[in-house]
Amino acid sequence: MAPCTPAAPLPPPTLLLTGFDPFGGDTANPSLQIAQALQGQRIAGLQVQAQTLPTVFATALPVLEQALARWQPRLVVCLGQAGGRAAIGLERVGINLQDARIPDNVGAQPIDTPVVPGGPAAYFATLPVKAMRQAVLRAGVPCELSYTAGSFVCNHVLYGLLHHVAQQAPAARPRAGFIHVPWLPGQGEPCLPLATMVRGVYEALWAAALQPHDLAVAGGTLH
Ligand code: PCA
Repeated sequence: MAPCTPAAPLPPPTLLLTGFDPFGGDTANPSLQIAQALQGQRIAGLQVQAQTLPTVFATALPVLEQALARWQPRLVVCLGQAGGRAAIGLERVGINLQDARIPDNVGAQPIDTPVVPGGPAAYFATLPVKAMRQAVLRAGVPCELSYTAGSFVCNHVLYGLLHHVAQQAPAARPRAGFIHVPWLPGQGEPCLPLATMVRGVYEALWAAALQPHDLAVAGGTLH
C-alpha cells in the first residue's frame, strides 16, 4: 500500500485590510501605516493581508478587485484618512456619488457623477459596527459610528466594494466595510498617535471577526 502522505495544511482564511497612499499634498497617510502595522497578524483565525490602494478614482477599485480575487478574503476592511475627525469612524453607508473637493493623485476630479452608473443609491456596510465600536472604546480609543464616508475616493471604494460583493452568491460574500481614521500628529488637529489608531483598528477587527451579526441586529441595546 502506498504510504499515506499528509495533505499540506490549508492556508488560513484572509482578512484583507487596505490603506490609501498619501493624497492632497500630504506626505503620510495613517490608513496605510495602520494596514502595514497589522500585516500578517492572526485575528480570530484570519490572517491579515495588507494592501495599498492608490488615491485615484480610476484605479483604486481595479486594484482592490485584484486583491479580492487573489486572496478570497472572509472579511474586507478598507481604511482611509479623514482629516478633521477626532475619532476612529466606522462607516455605515457608501453612496453612489463622486463629488471630489480636490483632485485625486492623477488630477482627476469627478463632480456629481455616479460610482456605478445605474447602480443603487447606496449600500450598507456589512460589518458589525456597534460591536466594533464597543470593542474600540473598551480599549480606550475614541470611536464613533459615521453615516457619511464623504464623496471622494474613500466613498468610491466603499460603494464599489459593496457593489462588487453584492454581485456574488450570498454564501461567497465576504463581510465588508470601511473605517476612517484621524490625522497623525504633525498632519493637523485633531489627531491621534499611530499606536493608538493601530490598537483601535486591531480591536475593531477582532470584534468584526468574532461577531457575525451586529449587536443591535442580534437584539442588543447598544445605542
Ligand atoms: N482618504 C480620502 C481618500 C484617501 C484617504 O485616505 C477620502 O476620505 O476619500
